[in-house]
Amino acid sequence: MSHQEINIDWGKVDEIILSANRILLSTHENPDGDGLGSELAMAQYLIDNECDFKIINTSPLPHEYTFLDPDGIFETYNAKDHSEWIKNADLAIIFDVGDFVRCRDVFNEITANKLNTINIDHHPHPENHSFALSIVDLKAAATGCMVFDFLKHNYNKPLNNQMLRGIYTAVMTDTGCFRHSNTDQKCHLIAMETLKNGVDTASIYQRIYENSTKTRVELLGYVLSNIHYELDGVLAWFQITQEMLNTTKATKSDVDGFTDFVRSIKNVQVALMIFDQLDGTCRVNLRGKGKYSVNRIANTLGGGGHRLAAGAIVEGNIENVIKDVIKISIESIQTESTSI
Ligand SMILES: [Mn+2]
Repeated sequence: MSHQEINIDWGKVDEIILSANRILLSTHENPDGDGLGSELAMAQYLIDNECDFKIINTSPLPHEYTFLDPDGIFETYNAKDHSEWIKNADLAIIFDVGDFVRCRDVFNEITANKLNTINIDHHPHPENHSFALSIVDLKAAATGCMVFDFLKHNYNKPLNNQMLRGIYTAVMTDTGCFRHSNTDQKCHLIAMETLKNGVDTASIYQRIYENSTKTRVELLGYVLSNIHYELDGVLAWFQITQEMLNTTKATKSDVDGFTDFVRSIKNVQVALMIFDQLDGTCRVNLRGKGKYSVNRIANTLGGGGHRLAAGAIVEGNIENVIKDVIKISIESIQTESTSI
């Protein structure tokens, strides 16, 4: 499946980048392979053009992505090391963010210092936090596909290994390893170019997906033996309590991918995780198989996302959040089934 290319002026983006004196690259909190891979690929372009830049993220690099950083260029924000540097920057390029506030501390620094901003993303954006230049392609399988286009347009050399490792990681992770319905011809074209350049794609897969800690697998065991079903198994949901985390000594990033796993159950159309963050809020993570739009549910909860992958942060203790979220999800699925 291919999609109509939207008209993006990548030449104009390049002009803004090359005329900046100091550039900050960032992505959303709890970053994923798409945001991080996009940053790496763009960083390589900036290195090649001798730009003064830094990658500063609000969250640390997750352990399964440390292979993206052999040169130690990914930094985690702290005011002491970065405030002064950001003050003297004049451009921020933000990848894959969905909502600008998800850059948290980095968002605050960028807005306080009134940096010029470029947004490169494939999520729908709320209107409230605007960028100076927003480039959004809702049909792009990954933000990494857009960075690939940027490089194809502006980098007049073959893409180097680090660029391709970054972009391949972005595409592989955002398409569920080339399985989800967003996988298009461009994703495979990127895979071809990556393989042609001798990048070890199998090791990228292993570093990300076959690198589970024992504590993560133990936590998954709890989850799998405590799945709840609603609507005759169309909706499957599970909770992550702090007690489960304490018992297994798992961390919050260990839950990544759990909701996808629960979606893989036969007849399940919507999978849902409710994660007690112990700060008076719960993180809700939603995955759909195709029949229902899970971002409808996420939007009702004050979050957002794609049709088949979405999320929200909901205030309240976990018992109340579960009641509300399950009720809203059931209503949304029922409303959508009567309209299709
Ligand atoms: Mn993405």
